[in-house]
Amino acid sequence: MSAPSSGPVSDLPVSDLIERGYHVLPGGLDPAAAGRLLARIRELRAFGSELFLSEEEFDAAPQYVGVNPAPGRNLLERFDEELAFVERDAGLTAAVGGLLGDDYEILLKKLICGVPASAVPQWLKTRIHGNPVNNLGPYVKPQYRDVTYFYGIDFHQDLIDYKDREADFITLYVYLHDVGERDAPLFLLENSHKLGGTLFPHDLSKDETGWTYGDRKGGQVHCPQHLLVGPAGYAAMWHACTLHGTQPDAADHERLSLRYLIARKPTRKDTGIDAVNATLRGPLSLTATRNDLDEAGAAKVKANSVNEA
Ligand SMILES: O=C(O)CCC(=O)C(=O)O
Repeated sequence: MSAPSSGPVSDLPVSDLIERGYHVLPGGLDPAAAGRLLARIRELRAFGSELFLSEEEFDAAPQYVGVNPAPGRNLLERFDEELAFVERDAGLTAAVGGLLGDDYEILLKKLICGVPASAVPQWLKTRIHGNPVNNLGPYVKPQYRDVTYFYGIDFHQDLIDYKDREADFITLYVYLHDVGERDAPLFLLENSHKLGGTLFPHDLSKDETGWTYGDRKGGQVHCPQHLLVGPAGYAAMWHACTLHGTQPDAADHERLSLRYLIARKPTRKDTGIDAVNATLRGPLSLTATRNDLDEAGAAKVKANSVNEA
């Protein structure tokens, strides 16, 4: 993926990331191409209760790490051609190039499924109730771990997975079908990137106008809540310190999205993201990003802000 030199150039992604922490691609991506990819995915996978291990199977050998897509185990690896509607879209590549430089690199791309309540077994719902991060990978049969499955995740920064790494990357999310309020849309907290990296779970309290977010060092920012809802091909990108999350999928069908992490080259320090980072009032990297897990990787904290949103 590299930016075609003919793409439209715009400063809007950079100013949006500075001001709000996210940018929605005007006009989105080709909805028909999103639909074609979705149809191919549905030929390969059903997203019902057959995804899951039984409680006995899970308890026989609980595994909390290595349960997400990885090279060689990633459903999207077979769809290079179908992903051209994202990776070669002139508007998108210009926006990403404006933020990260034309020689940006894709760190990761994967399919995310927001699993509908109807597909999650009752034993599992009971176990994970109130957990901040309900990535269902540990409970999914090994052959299906080429997709990431969520049943909601509390407000977090994507820096959470990158201890000691500078916030030199963005997340790009693409909806493969229409996503409304009941389809587990992403909730984004505007301005939250301004405090830089902070430890998960985050210090958040809700009022009528949004959220008050603190860095536990005296810094505070007010964050209006923005829901990412839109048609097939809807595409949004955000800073690695922008808080976002999802509630459990209340619809009776899954939500399927593409998630890309895209970085600037380590040798470059002159890109849009560097201009954004220069405006932040907190650290650009963290030596510890979360304290909600025990040593095996299981949840040891029961707390969830996004479910109050
Ligand atoms: O798609 C979801 O439900 C949540 C995904 C998310 O927040 C993430 O991957 O960082």
